[in-house]
Amino acid sequence: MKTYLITGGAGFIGSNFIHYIMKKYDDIFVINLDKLTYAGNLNNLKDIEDNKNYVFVKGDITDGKLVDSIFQKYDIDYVINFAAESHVDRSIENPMEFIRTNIEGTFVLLEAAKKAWLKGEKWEEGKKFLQVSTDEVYGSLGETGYFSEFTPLDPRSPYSSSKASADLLVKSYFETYQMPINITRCSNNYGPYQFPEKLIPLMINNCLSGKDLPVYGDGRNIRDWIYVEDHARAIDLVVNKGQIGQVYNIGGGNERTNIDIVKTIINALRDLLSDDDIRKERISEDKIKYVKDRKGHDRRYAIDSTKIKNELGWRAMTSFGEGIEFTVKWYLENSQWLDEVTSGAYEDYYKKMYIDR
Ligand code: NAD
Ligand code: TDX
Repeated sequence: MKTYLITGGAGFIGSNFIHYIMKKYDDIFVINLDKLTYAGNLNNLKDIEDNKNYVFVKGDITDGKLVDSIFQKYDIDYVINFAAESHVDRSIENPMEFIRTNIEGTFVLLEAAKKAWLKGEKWEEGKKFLQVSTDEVYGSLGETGYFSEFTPLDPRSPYSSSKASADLLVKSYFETYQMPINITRCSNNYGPYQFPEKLIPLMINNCLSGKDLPVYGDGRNIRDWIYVEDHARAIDLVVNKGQIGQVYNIGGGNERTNIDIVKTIINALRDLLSDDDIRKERISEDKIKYVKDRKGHDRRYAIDSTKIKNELGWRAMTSFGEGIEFTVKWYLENSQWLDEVTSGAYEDYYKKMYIDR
């Protein structure tokens, strides 16, 4: 029976990961520690809230007392740190929370795990701290090349710099104290429960509500898209089988320009909506508007996933066609979820970022 402390489990990837492991294992116990920021949503976990192997704790990962008390109450085996401020545009506007949560929060978790797991000179058996990181720590690529685990860190936004800082802290706990850690660096995720500030759900929501489709710069920036469940499967493999101290890159092998993504969403929605649905005729490429570019906009990300493929037998199993169809359907079938997260504060965010921009 493994006990997991999952931080940020009410967010997009964290909630998908909790669904994945709760379905896969019935001999685990999960503690989900989440501050419930704008990005955290307990509706993402409605179906498991009464599960006896799951408990939710509302709290901040920078709160050392609270984190220590969780380690005292439960015999934690795995810490999987998803909690973060995760949106690049917000980090450009207001970096402070990124420094606090992403750097200080990771430090607090490392210290608490060290206090609980290090007995004299020896680490307790079977423990692991997994830091969920991102390909953005490697910076930006030109037209060719891939990020490998040996690519030097070269983060370029406050978000990616805060994630790189956290990665270095985690690495230092391995090098200095031999703490059992892994770091995973994944490419752009998409799928159910993603907050509509990120490209794919924002475009789906804007199509459905008849808004313009704001494409930054020339729309030719490239991201490598991975379906969120493929990421969850990779994290599960790394936490259970990854070599201690190692970094694993995780990529979808699916590079697309942003403009291609937007057009794919338009087509997927038009295919799925019936002809008598009044939203359908509003969804067209005429709605695409090229807007002012993101500051310091990274041009291209591409991941070399050879290491995780060879060492752990992982590969992305969901084709982009399948993944995007499933995702678009999910947003159509969960319009209440979308309505709830796009009311109130979201409207102010949208106005500030897109209307007053
Ligand atoms: P998200 O923004 O959807 O969710 C973040 C979660 O963390 C939310 O539930 C939020 O309430 C919680 N949180 C924020 N600050 C907290 C704090 N101080 N204490 C406790 N909880 C806090 O993010 P996501 O897209 O699910 O990303 C999860 C992790 O994966 C992040 O660490 C991110 O850097 C990393 N990552 C994301 C992607 C991607 O494409 N989304 C790709 C690679 C890596
Ligand atoms: O309205 C938009 N228009 C647009 O052209 C938005 C929101 C984005 N974009 C562009 C910017 C990027 O080139 O689309 C691309 C993807 O943007 P985001 O969805 O904001 O993702 P990105 O900046 O690539 O970062 C994501 O992937 C790595 C996640 O948000 C990070 O948490 C993760 O670490």
